Amino acid sequence: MYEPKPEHKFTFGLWTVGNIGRDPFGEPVRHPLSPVEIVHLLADVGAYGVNFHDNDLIPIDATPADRDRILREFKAALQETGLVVPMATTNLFADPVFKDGAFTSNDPKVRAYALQKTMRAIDLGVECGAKVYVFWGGREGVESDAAKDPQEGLKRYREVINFLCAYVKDQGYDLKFALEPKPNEPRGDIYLATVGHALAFINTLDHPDMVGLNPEVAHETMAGLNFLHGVAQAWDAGKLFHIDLNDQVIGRYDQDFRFGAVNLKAAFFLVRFLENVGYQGSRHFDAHAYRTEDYEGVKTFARGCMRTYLILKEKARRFDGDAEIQALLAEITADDGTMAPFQGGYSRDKADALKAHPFDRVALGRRGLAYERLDQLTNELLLGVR
Ligand code: GCO
Ligand code: MN
Ligand code: MN
Ligand code: MN
Repeated sequence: MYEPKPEHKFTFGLWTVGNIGRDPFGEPVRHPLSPVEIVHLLADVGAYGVNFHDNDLIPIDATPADRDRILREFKAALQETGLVVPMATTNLFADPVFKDGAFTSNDPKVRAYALQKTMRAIDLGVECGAKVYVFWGGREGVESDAAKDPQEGLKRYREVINFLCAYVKDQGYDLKFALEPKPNEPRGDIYLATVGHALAFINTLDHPDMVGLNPEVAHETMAGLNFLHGVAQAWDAGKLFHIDLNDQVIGRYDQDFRFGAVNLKAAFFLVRFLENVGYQGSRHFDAHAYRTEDYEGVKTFARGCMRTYLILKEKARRFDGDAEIQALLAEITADDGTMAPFQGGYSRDKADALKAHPFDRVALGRRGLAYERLDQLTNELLLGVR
């Protein structure tokens, strides 16, 4: 039980289990693994897929001969292990050239270089089988609003996404884009800070149908928001193309903890939502092991992400089958049908009838809703005593 299988669509980035534990205060604590080694590590723990930034696979200064060899070896490892590459993305943040952003840099040469790098990275991703292409604008923003007009930043972003949508169509690629919002870090402030910002932005694009979201637990949490609500809104808009699962304490630095490490109850309601609505995309763990770990610890971390997801999926099944919980929910949402004439779309008769209807406001307001009981039952279910 709780063994990861391909149908669970659990994926990790090369940069996640390959994270060497460098932080702003300290040197790496783990030696780097090659992409081939990472593929084997992921196969070992039972993952379904592996995602990458262009430069996780091919170093930014690789020669064409290096590129061919690395790609050949990587593809052979995929073949050998059965792992797939459902998603790819561009590193538009590590190199000094991107210190003021990529698509939104003030320097038109940097913007053009970023566009060139992204087209090449899209080619690479598609060659490896990617169907989703992520845009995380880590450096797209400012430390000081004196430096850049935020509306100008958005216009530059829009122009590039429009260009790249047209590029993908022109190449005949079967590829969708997923924007990944984040409020800050590494920039002081990043454009398209939350799921809500990104959803609104998509509607201003030339090909909104091609562009959706890649929401991340940690990012909405850093913004102090309820991640599930953002995910639900993205789903409702038909825009949940991908998801980055990890965990994060509100108000702290960008922690990228193991899925479920901080807020198990939030993780539970998230898993329940994804499973119940029938989300078909990757369950991507964009997280990394604590800096205290060696590669055994990294495997424990990766297995932990998947195992917690599967345990919570089982808990969701129990929640939905728990007679007492379901009876409470039925009571809370009970409908005696008397409001039916006022529900649904507008008509003038309906509006007139509703305006004339006498309500017992005081009685309605007096009703207790038993949410305390419901939440306690949820806790007890999660704690394993029911
Ligand atoms: C972060 C981001 C990144 C992106 C990755 C893929 O906080 O660093 O979550 O890990 O997800 O660049 O686009
Ligand atoms: Mn992140
Ligand atoms: Mn991060
Ligand atoms: Mn992410």
